[in-house]
Amino acid sequence: MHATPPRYVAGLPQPTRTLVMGVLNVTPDSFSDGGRWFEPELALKRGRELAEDGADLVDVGGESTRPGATRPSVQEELDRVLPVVTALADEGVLVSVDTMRAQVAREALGAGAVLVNDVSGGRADAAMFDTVAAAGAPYVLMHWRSHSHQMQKHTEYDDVVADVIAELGHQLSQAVAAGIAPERIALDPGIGFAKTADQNWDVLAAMADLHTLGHPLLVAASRKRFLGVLLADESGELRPPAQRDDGTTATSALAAAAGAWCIRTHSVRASVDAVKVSGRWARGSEGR
Ligand code: PMM
Repeated sequence: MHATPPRYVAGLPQPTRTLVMGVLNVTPDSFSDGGRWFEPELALKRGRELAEDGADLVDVGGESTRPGATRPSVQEELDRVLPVVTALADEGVLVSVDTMRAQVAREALGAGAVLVNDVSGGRADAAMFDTVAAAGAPYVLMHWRSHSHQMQKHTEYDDVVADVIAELGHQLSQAVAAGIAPERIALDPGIGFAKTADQNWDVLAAMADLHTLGHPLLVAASRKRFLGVLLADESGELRPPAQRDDGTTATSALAAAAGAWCIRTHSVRASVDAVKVSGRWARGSEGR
């Protein structure tokens, strides 16, 4: 176990606390905010809001990864993402591109994105690692087993924590073999991806084990279904996504306390406060 978890990804600002990535889904169908920011003008306005709320990075995605989602064409994804990436980057916002496609990653980097956030960890597109390596870009490599329409059929593990670590480790070695600099790679256990609600909690409780991989960790729990399950009402009705923000804020504080490099959230302002509190708590009175 690392005494001090790695919290620096080369090519990105050196953080003094856990970073906060704001979610900007330019999609008609994401599970919690689908359709809200689908028009480029609305997406741009939302991106500015996230930055004003204190997001260190704005994560622009054009493909919904909600369970059961169907994929847009490459051209549709490019048309959704590029105008927003270009405009935000031009305004000085640090933009990451949330994509599983090498071509979208390449064009978004060309348009000013500073980070590729690949929920497939290089498994959806054989050209992704080479593309990221050639661009010299920072890269988030997430644990992933299959596309969204069937990911909940892939929740069998011998031991979810050990298996996630082994599968992340395998993709990590492939990424490095393809030429991505190790210091540019952050890892993500993929909360909600091919995992039951309980398995997500197992993974979150094992941040120290995940740190044995030796890379900064990104945690993206925001509004996800496992929070809806935890916070269900007495009749068992899940808490709806839009009412999961307080639970999300708790995950941000706890992830920061467990050494996360970055958390990804829809509710930026609250999570920035949460990671600040968490960081200050850890430092104590600072010797006074
Ligand atoms: N989850 C979603 C989208 N992008 N990126 C990373 N790195 N990790 C995640 O867990 C992740 C992601 C799906 O959630 P959304 O529909 O709220 O964006």
